[in-house]
Amino acid sequence: MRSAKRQFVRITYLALLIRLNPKRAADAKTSASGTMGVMNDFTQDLLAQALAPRQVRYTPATGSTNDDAIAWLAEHPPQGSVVTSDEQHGGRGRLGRPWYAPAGSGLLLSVIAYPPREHLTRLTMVGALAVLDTLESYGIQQVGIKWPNDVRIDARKICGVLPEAAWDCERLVGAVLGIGLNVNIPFILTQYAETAISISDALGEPVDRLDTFKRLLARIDHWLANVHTPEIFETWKARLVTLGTQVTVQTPTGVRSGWAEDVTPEGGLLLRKSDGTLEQVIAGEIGV
Ligand code: BT5
Repeated sequence: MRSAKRQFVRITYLALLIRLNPKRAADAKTSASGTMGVMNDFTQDLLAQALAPRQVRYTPATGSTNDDAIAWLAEHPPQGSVVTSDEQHGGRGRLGRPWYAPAGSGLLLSVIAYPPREHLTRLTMVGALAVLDTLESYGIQQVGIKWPNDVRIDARKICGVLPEAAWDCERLVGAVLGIGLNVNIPFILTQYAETAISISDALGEPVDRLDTFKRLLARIDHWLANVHTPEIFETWKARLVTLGTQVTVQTPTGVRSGWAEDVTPEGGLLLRKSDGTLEQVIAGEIGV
């Protein structure tokens, strides 16, 4: 969770670091909008109508929907309002890592949320569980959550969740729940061919993006309404594939290794180290 004081969060982020060569990038784009089919050409009017009464802001391309949503927080839009775009030039993951999504082939969204301050970190759970529910509504199986924020089918990542908060001094202005969901992305020619998956891969056919969008937003609404309950934590914990395994975690303060023994109600990972002590890791990346 990022924060900034006195001003809304704005993260400077340089070019996408996707190691595709230009020809492959062009091929992938053609494939995304051609063979696989852009199942819905989104427009502001289409989305406003389809998602009413929810407030929605759509642009064909943007830097990052999270940046746009954070800027929108200044106007205090209702919880559940959503920013979406077909393409991001600066779509990012945690620690400034890139998020790959050829135009019109995935869902890129940032939902406005006002969770209680003490449950801010549970936005990760909201995002992961909403995606998991959405996938299971299509009958997809073998869906699990790799701590803290990856939803996976088998060992392949299908979405990324990036919650960010905006602060005015000590006051929490609001938060945005950024989600990138692979709907119809052909990964075959990309560096993610072995590690990523789309809903269309899991189902064997292209998927209607608007339908996926509606299902996902409904589940986000549900979990946001339940963010204060024990249920969200218990459900998230039950779906973690990380617990009960030996892990190495890259944290902002160094590498930690241990047995992933438990998680805390606010999402921290409890590692049993070789000396028998228990250590809590709040943020980090588990190596494969
Ligand atoms: C995440 O970060 O997984 C959070 C990604 C959030 C993206 C959404 S899109 C809408 C909103 N606006 C934004 O600007 N961001 C949010 P992280 O755990 O750091 O994972 C990033 C890593 O996932 C990258 O370094 C790649 O290795 C991998 N990756 C990138 N694109 C991928 C994709 N489409 N599918 C699977 N893996 C991907």
